Amino acid sequence: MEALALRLFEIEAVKFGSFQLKSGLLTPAYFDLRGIVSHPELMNQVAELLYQTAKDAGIKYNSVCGVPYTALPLATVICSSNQIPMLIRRKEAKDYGTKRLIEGNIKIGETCLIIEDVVTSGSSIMETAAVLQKEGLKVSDAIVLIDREQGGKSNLAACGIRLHPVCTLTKVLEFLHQKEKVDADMVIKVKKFLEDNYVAISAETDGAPVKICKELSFSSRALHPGVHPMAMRLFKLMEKKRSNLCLSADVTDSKELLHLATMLGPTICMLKTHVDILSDFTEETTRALRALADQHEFLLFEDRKFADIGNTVKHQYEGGLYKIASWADLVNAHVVPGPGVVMGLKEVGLPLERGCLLIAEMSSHGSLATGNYTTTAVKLAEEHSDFVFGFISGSRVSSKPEFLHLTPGVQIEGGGDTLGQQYSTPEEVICTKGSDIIIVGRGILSAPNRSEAAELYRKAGWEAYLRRVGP
Ligand code: 5BU
Repeated sequence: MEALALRLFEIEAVKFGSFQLKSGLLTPAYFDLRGIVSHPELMNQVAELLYQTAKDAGIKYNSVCGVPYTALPLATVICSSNQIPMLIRRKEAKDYGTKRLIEGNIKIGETCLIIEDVVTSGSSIMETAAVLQKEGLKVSDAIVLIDREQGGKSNLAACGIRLHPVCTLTKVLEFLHQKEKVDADMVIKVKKFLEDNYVAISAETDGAPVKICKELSFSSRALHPGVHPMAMRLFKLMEKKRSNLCLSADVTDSKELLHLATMLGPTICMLKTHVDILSDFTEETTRALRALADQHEFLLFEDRKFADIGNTVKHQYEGGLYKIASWADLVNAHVVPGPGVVMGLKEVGLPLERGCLLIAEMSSHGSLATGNYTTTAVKLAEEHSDFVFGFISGSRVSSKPEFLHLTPGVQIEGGGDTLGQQYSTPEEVICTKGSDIIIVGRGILSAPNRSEAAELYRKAGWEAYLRRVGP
């Protein structure tokens, strides 16, 4: 197995660093075994290890099925070399209902062994098992090359499937560390990631194991240890108002701003301002806005994007024309100046019990806030979690449940504007990318009926959240 770990590392089927998963989550360890089809000697080696693991465990089975797609060729090699009948699971959603879901000879009551390359939560194996079981086959065991140790084994056990890993992520990591391919910092980082990302799934009714809940609700995140008081308030008011909609009130007239706050206050969890675009700003505007926020229970977010040295942002936050700290519950900051910007803002905001979001990603085309920049923003947030309680980002950049993710660049139709803005739909933002709050400006402001549009976005955002957390 050790030689195999080295070989997988060489062909970059195993990588350590910072990688974004489909869900938007950043992971320090990444496995992609799709490419092993280009290395026949490796295919044979992996297939032999999988077969041997099943033999050593004394499993009795009549056929083998690989979880599509990476494990399909592996199952083929196992079956061909050992004269075992194979079953193929079709994955194409369009074929459901019209075509067979399983190709091959199905004999009801026989046992099928599942083969997989990498297991995280176990959900892919569960899906394949459910399809096989529906066809009348028994599934009691699954063999996997690498178990990422994120809950897959116990989740599958809860569905009556024993998981037999050839190797674990920790073993691969430790071995590559011994061989000086991975440094000590990375070992700590990966272990921490595994601790923080244990995915809980449970078995369901009517025979088919399905995913129930791998997401914490806003109410449970409100109670999470270490949650910032502002985040706690926001989690609670979102549940109470059934809204994860932040209105980006980008208007230039104070009267219009206050009218929006009055009319849409009950629908939103937060109102975002650019106070410096008001052509008629007076302190009366922010005083009235504060009163409306308290009355309708939404938070006020000044999208000031501070980006200077600590001493300067302190003055910009506290003083000047706008006295932002005196009325805005939260502000945001770029991390380009380094920790000083947060330290400066914190000196003003902390005594006033305010909060801050860090800009980890931007919605605009060609944004430089990616990769290491994003990772550094997350680290900075963790170091200043007494003041910073979340991120502006397009996806979930931190797996810590106490942090909130807010995403701008949202419209139901998707698309973009002529100046580089890129839009995602509420469903993409909340369900696929794992963010928490949609920030909507022109999607509401340019609509013929702003109240109706706001309600449409509230519903879209909230229903996407409900789908994400499950029943
Ligand atoms: P829109 O009308 O929904 O495109 O407005 C988006 C708002 O969010 C607008 O006020 C921007 O300044 C703000 N924004 C953004 O669009 N993208 C970002 O990455 C950040 C803020 Br940070």
